[in-house]
Amino acid sequence: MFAILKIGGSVLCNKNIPYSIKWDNLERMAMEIREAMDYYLKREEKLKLILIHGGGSFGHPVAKRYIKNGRFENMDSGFWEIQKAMRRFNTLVIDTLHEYGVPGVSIQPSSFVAFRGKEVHFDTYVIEGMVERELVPVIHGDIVISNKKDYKIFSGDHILPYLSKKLKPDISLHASDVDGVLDLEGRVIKCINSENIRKVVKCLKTSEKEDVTGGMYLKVMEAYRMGVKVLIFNGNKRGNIYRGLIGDYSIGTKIN
Ligand code: IP8
Repeated sequence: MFAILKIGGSVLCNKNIPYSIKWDNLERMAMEIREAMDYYLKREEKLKLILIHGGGSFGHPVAKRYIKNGRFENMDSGFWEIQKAMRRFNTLVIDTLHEYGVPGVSIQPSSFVAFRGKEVHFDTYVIEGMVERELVPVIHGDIVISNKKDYKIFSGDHILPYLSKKLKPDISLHASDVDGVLDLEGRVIKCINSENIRKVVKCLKTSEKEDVTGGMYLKVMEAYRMGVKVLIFNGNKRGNIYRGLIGDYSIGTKIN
């Protein structure tokens, strides 16, 4: 089984308090990944996994300080400040994975990813090699350079569809802080496809919280436009990460 799992920053952090970790959720995530690996081992199979995490209360508050009227400024310090905040978060995630015997290894996009116009330059050779060696690359949303000496936030919500399209996992999982994509009555939409996408778009709003990236709208549209199969579910609920990793698609919204 080859899975790509994105854990939203709001599952792992308290977004109202800079640099705060929800330790119970982080530990539970690591434990459920371990349990899913053991589930496959018992069946003489392997779980190959790439983990992606968002900016949470690390990247977002720092990035916000450097964005004025939609543009980055003072990036001589902003670039490394955002990179440093994300490195701190990534280290805490990876250290916790190691405590549960999950072989996480750090991948920091700001060091090698760039936008050339709308195209993203993102070489995945090393990531693929790590997965083949049964390591778990842990990639995070980050600041990256873009053309005309500018910068962009490279969100976990961009990374998930990009890697899914390129590496073709069996499942792409999006552990967010809601039960899935909700309709206007607050019910979970079980499946999004070409037949209902127009209706669904009306239910989607961009994030109103502290994020500098686009909330549920970005999650759904990026996945849909790239033709990637994604399951969006609530990562705060005990057992969901495990269930998603062992292929239980009943826990949220599936985008086809
Ligand atoms: O939370 C944003 O990643 P996201 C990363 O996945 C930064 O959108 C640096 C704010």
